[in-house]
Amino acid sequence: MAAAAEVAPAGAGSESPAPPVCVLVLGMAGSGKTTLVQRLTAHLHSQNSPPYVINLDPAVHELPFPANIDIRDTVKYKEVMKQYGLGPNGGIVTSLNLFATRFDQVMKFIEKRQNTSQYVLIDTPGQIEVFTWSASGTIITEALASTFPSVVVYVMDTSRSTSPITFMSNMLYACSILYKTKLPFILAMNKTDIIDHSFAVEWMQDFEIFQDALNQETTYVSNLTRSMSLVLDEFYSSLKAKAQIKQQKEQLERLQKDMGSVAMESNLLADSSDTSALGPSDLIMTRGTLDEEDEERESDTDDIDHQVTEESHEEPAFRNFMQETRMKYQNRSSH
Ligand SMILES: Nc1nc2c(ncn2[C@@H]2O[C@H](COP(=O)(O)OP(=O)(O)OP(=O)(O)O)[C@@H](O)[C@H]2O)c(=O)[nH]1
Ligand SMILES: [Mg+2]
Repeated sequence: MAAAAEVAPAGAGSESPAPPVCVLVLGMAGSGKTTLVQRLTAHLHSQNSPPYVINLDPAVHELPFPANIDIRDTVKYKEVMKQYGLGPNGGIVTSLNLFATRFDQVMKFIEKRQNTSQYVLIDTPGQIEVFTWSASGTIITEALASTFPSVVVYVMDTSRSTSPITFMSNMLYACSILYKTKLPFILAMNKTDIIDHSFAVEWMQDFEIFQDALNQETTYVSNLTRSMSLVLDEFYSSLKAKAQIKQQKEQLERLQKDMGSVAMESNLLADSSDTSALGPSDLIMTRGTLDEEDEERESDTDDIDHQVTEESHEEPAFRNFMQETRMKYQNRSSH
């Protein structure tokens, strides 16, 4: 399992709750996005900070977590394929496009829940390109990022990235998503129970070590990869620079105390009249009423909660990153 979060209970230590952080989970097919969302959900429940969970994968068979909003309730992916005469990828793109046309309703549901959920977790389709390169992916990402502090968690299947060339293509994808979304970016090295991720960290930190690994490759692609690795060096250093921001945490926290409570007020008020006027949607369905939902969530996550307790020693890096994102967002919106 990759990095996991440690969070404070919702609204702890603050009178006016901070806006929820939207965590957009992206990654190659089978990299472990859904499993990570499940574990984060379970962990947050165990911390008494239930997240708001959104599934944007219309083709998933079974979700291992209770989603508050599920694209499958709105768009029937197989029907879309039949009706438009599309294959699986075209079906996913069109389903997402149909869903994106009404994403304003999803935003209203998130806004309604912003006092109770510290995090909004968003699982995305396995065919990553249909989300990252389609209009709907952009609409959804921009809608979220313009209203809430948002981060991308890029899940990398470490066990499938042991070849320098595969690792490189995965990183190129990550890099292009960072440049496209321009959002704070976490690279989650997943499946570290299968293989230790230190080789990948070394490759990112030391150009020479990566070159040595590449020298073992004799394919013609290794020349291209060598050139590309120069480009990616800059991407890695920008990720490292983000890690260094942690050192400014104390100063930022002081700043948050001064400005944090004021920052979101305008945002919270902006649509409050809209939200209260919102009737039941015939398009976007949440699962049950809020009360039912809370009960359901508790029982649904009973099993997975047990798995998380063994990880209670996890380092708080993820939490710090989220706090920084929220603070930067608050500072930005207060100007
Ligand atoms: N060993 C190991 N297996 C994992 C881990 N995370 C996920 N898996 C397995 O990897 C497979 C794919 O996991 P998913 O969570 O469905 O991956 P995904 O990225 O959501 O897949 P798509 O939505 O199809 O792209 C499943 O068999 C999981 O059990 C992990 O941390 N360790
Ligand atoms: Mg999935």
